[in-house]
Amino acid sequence: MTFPTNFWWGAATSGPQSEGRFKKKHRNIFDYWYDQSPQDFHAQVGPDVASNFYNSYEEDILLMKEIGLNSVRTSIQWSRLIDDFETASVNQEGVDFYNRVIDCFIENGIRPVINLCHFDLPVELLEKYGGWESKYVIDLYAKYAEKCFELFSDRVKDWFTFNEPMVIVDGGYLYKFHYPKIVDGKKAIQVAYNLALASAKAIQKFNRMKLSEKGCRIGQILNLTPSYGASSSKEDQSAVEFSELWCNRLFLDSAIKGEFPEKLISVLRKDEVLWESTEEEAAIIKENTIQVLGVNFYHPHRVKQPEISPDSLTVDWMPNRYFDEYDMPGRRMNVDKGWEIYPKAIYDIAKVIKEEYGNIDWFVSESGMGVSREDRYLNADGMIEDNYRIQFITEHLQWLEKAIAEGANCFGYHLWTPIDCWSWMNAYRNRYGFISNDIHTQTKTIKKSGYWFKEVAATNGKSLTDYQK
Ligand code: BGP
Repeated sequence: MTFPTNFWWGAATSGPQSEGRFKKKHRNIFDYWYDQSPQDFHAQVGPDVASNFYNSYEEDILLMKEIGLNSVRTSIQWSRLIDDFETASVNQEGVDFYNRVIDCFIENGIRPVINLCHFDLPVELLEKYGGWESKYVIDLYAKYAEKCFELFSDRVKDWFTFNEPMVIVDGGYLYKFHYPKIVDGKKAIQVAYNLALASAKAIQKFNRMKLSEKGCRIGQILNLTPSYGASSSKEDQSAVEFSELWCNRLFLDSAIKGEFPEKLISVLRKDEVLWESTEEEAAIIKENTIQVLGVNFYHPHRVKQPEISPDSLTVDWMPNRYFDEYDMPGRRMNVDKGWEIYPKAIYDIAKVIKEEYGNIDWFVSESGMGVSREDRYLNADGMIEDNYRIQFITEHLQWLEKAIAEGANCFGYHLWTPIDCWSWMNAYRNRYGFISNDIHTQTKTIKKSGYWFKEVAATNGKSLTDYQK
């Protein structure tokens, strides 16, 4: 297998999931939620320590270097960097920390890729202004983004405005798996729009600072879940169409084309739930599109026609009035996380990006397999033999390589995650890393997949062919 030169062989984490809450003045929504209801989190483990990256970033980055990663994504926590949200004045300890982390990555030959928001809204902005429902919060976010560019763009060249904005919508405003755990379709739609606008306003700041001339680029990271219908019937295919519009194209179109899909707008208008927007905002979204796309791909979305026709519904608006989940018989599952494994979808995503989104430069910004009780796979030397992860990555890279050979502009593959990290409600139940973490002692040990990936990176993917033999 051949991959382009300078391919990113790396991994991704986030500030709130790795750093721990050490020396943070403000709380993000997860810090707050855990303080209120620790019982909501697996084994009552919260984000207080996470994987201790705040204290052990030097050792952790050395381990990442040891497994051959040439690029790593993490995120800046708004609630750590900023002292006063209205003025975006900084917390100096936060600035010092991120400076040290960025420098340490670079000194170790690892390209730091920085995301500005990984679900971790400062809780004060939710309490005072209603969080992402508020357009004022969008402007505060843009100020924070500008501050990050000022502080770090001399060394950070790859910027992302949001990780998985759709998860903020789904988790916080529809299906109650993230704070503020509201169920309200109309609010969810406004939040989706506001996040698209917030991303464009951050990019506007980036553009005004002319950072492209300094070799920087900016994008968004989207979780794409290609939709496949239970059958080719008209009804199932119309479920596919809406699932695509809502789950994938809402953010793809706004980020890349600078406008929302017409068909989606007409459905939301017919249902009387369309967002509130202005012409001035439309111009900002149109003029400040992304230059690079991150694709988080974990699982496909299998759908079928909804049991009840959308027209007969009187309940509040939910997107799944237009599709039902389809539990396809015989599908291959990662039972621990409950997600289907379907590597070919990465090829299908590449095709859509190439044919319908101008073949924009993109990379796989997250891919991975969360497995519980990985100590089941410890060998006599104390190393986790995660052959399933090696198999999983290999299959995804095979499809990716085929897509690249056919012209996809994909420039990298990042596993979720370098070192086992804290995960929202699941805490440390499912492990994703190349490197394990004993959360009681914070002892970090490279897994078999870490050594294996080192070889993949060193040979720019050629060793994958041997592995298959
Ligand atoms: C993505 C998030 C990550 C990470 C990952 C694994 O949606 O961007 O933050 O959490 O999923 O999922 P989980 O942690 O729920 O197992």
